[in-house]
Amino acid sequence: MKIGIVCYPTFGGSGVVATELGKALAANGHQVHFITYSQPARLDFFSANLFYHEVSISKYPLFDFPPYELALASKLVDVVRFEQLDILHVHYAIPHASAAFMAKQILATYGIHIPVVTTLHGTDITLVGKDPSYNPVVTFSINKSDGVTAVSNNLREDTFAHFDIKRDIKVIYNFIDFNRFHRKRADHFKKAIAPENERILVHTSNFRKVKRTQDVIRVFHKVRDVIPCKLLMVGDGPDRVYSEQLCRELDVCNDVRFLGKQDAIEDILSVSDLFLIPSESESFGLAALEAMACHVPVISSDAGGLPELNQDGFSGYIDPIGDIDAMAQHALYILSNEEILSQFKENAFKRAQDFDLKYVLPQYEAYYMQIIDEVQSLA
Ligand code: GMT
Repeated sequence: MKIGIVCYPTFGGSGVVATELGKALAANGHQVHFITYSQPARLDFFSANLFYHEVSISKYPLFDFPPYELALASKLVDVVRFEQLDILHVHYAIPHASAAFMAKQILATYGIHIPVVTTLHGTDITLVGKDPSYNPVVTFSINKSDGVTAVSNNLREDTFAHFDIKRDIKVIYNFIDFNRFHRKRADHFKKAIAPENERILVHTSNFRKVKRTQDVIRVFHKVRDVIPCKLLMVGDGPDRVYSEQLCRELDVCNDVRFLGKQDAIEDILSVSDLFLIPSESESFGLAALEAMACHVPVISSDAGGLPELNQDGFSGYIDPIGDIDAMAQHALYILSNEEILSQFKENAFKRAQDFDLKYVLPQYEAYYMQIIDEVQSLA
């Protein structure tokens, strides 16, 4: 197939899923065309089957807000026509699904009926999409997509609950590529972070409000009162400053390292003993899956799709959003005993295997074929 992929080219979960999916499709013999405003962060190598088309946005002085959606729609028309794409797959509804709808209408005037699949990732529904300023457009463009997927059952249900959706939504979970994410030996790094062999807790996110990064610090503070440990905070965003401030107030700065944005996240996970994800909203929790693939058990909140990934008492524990005491107690249970920790690490890895790319890639391929057939039969 010739597949066009539209996504945010940043480090965010939706961009990561889109880019990893595109790379896997290309490795499986499909021709994949990324159409974005800059090179996706993880698209950092050459492959004969991978193409990148940059959407350039006119900076005419009249525009306080350059119309990216129009530039994207025009680029989609151009790429679909001249590369003769079979299908467009847009990740994150806003504004990709409505730009794809516009491109589809324009292409129809050339006699081209391009199938469009939209993948809902989370905040496009749970946060931004629900906002009245976007809701009608999100509803319309979901209903007008030829195929729609969501990354968890919870996100699917949430979409039906908050939008007037007249079509089915298929759940295709986030996935993990074990070629990249596996536990590596990283003794030097471990020694540098935890010279006295302290336990290492880790959190990775974009430090937005929904991630509740201060809960991570509070849980760590309670755990550190009982056992020697270190905390790695990976990523950056608006709430980082508040988390740093809380570290000072709780006097834990010497044991907390803010590492900022990191590419080689698997190296950091490889030295870690426990992953904390206390989010107040999380459609799936790709960051937790990456940790589990590296044998790191997870203490998560019960938000969104997290319980579809983390298995309570097996790959880690699930506690109510904001329940710092429960999270700390469960963390201590896992970390205090070597045998229990080893068992949870093994279980986390086992659970991650259910989301292996090799199971999820064929689901996307089959879905594309189904949607292409449906659109062709209507044309
Ligand atoms: O986590 C974020 O805030 C980034 C966000 C995104 O859209 O880039 O991630 C969302 O999509 C990921 C991939 O499908 C999911 O694993 C994350 O759970 C989801 N984040 C939220 O729902 C908050």
